[in-house]
Amino acid sequence: MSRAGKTKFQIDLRRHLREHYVNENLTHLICEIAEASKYIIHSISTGDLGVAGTSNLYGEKQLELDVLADRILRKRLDHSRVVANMMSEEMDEIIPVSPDCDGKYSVAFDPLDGSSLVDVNLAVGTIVSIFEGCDLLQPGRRQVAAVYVLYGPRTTLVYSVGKGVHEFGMNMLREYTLLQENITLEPQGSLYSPGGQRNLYTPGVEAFVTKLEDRGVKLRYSGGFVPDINQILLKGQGIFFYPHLKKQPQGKLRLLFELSPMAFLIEQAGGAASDGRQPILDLQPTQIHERSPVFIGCKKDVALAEEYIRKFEDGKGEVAEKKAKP
Ligand code: AFP
Repeated sequence: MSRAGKTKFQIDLRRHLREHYVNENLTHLICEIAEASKYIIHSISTGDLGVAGTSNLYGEKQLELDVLADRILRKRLDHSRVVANMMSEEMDEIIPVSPDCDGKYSVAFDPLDGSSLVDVNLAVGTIVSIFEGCDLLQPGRRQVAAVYVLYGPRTTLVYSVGKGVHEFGMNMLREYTLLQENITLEPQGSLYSPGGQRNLYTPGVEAFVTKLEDRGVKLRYSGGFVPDINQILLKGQGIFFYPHLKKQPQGKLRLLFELSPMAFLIEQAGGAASDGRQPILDLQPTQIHERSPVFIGCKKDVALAEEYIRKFEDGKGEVAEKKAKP
């Protein structure tokens, strides 16, 4: 399919997927996620910021927007005809959609990550992880696609199907058109995004952060995983981490809904994502709501974190063996 006469800003999402020979069902699925985002934007700009009076499996109070965004995405996926199973961070269990797996996909999503930031008008996002077939409890390396939508000053969508990472912007007609293709990260960065309380950092992580600061690396942290990762991707450098903490050996972020999809995208951009000892994408989830520590971004910075953890924590048991906890 020729691009003659088309500027990249006229290459819409569906055309880009077709140009990358993405199969019809996966193309349809990713476009349905893009469609759902248009309704989520509307709910963010007009919706009730109140508390829904319910809480999710983690015991976190659900905001009206969490529930609304979840409902919008679930409905879209339910009617897409290409989904076998789906799982939302806001729900307690896997939702079966279709009994047959052939040609279908299973989807794990965080419908509105960082939703508590909406009422202070900070950027939030939707994160989606896509596997072929019916099984969601697979290592992230088996994903066939990952997508996020960032609801910021501009609404952008980033996806990969394993053939590079590509960014789209929403135009006035609410269509996603190509902004840039094949985004890549430098080997080492000059910004860091440190999650978790510093006084709870273990010796290896503390030494790692001190090393970064000695190098003059700048702190950039919004409290939203999607904007913080997006910043690293679009600046082409940096590292985000939400580490194992003294009282929280699994850290905070969820493996299935947040870490696997973002690790897929960052590795596709030439970066790395680790739990401090091994690649996030090689972790075998033992249950849906599993959390994991994460160091994600420029390859050399992630390797440095792993080195300090090995050096300062090996054998001291402070990086507790991963026990699956919700
Ligand atoms: P919420 O979705 O509960 O707002 O949490 C957002 C998040 O999971 C992720 O988006 C951030 O990186 C991380 O939590 C921020 O955690 P802290 O508030 O502890 O910094």
